[in-house]
Amino acid sequence: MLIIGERINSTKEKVKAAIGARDTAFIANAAHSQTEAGADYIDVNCAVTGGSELQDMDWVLSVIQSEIKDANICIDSPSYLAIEAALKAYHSKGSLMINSISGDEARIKSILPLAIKYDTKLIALAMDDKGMPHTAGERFEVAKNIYERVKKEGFNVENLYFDPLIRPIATEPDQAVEFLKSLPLIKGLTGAKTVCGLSNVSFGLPNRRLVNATFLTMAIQSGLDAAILDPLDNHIISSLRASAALLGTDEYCAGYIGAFRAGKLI
Ligand code: THG
Repeated sequence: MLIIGERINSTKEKVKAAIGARDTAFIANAAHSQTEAGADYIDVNCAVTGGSELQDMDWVLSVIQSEIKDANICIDSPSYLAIEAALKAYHSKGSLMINSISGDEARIKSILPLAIKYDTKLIALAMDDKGMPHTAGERFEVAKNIYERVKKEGFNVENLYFDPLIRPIATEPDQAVEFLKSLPLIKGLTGAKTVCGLSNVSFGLPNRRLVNATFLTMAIQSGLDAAILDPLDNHIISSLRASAALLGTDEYCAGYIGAFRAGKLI
């Protein structure tokens, strides 16, 4: 299970302010603490700082790279130019992930060549010009079209992560189930993997962390390969460690026991 740490996201007020003020210590600490907590990738989103996203991206990447040797970065941006800026600013030996393309042809045309040129992993949202799908079958159809499209261009589909997009169960009670059902369908596309941001599922409900953590357990059981989450949230990490131990993917429960010893289990 790949953990993508979500904390460096400019939609969070404190992060937005820290980027605006060029607060090196804040960003370095956010990167360091997430890595320490087990993040495999650090998601970087600078889209809503009010400043120049390109310059912000460049600065955040330089801070992370001086803090962590060979940090793996997940570049999270709606802007092709910001993604390109991040790819150019990255000079470490770690791995890169682009977040994201969708079925939108203009976006595929601009971003896919970058993913191929820089040999990155690539997140593809299971949505297109017609909007966000509702059923598992619709999610699969959109994913399949993207899969064929990027494969035809020569992209290595082993590096493709589909995000079936979770919607809030508070307003659409069938959406967690439709999401979960879509995971094995999408993984039927040879080589393709799955990822998601968890927190949307609990939007509008009390005690969101409980719902997020329970949903993560169910998604792991259904085959989720990666998740964008807060690795400093012990509820989430506890679910993740217990799930891996129960599914036999954590040899001798070493990860679970290690997390317990480190005081990270609730
Ligand atoms: N899929 C993909 N990428 C994504 C998402 C997704 N990137 C962005 C987002 N969703 C995942 N990242 C975050 C980052 C921070 C928070 C939530 C998701 C967060 N949220 C607070 C909360 O939920 O309480 C509110 C914000 C705040 O603290 O101000 O922290 O789904 N591919």
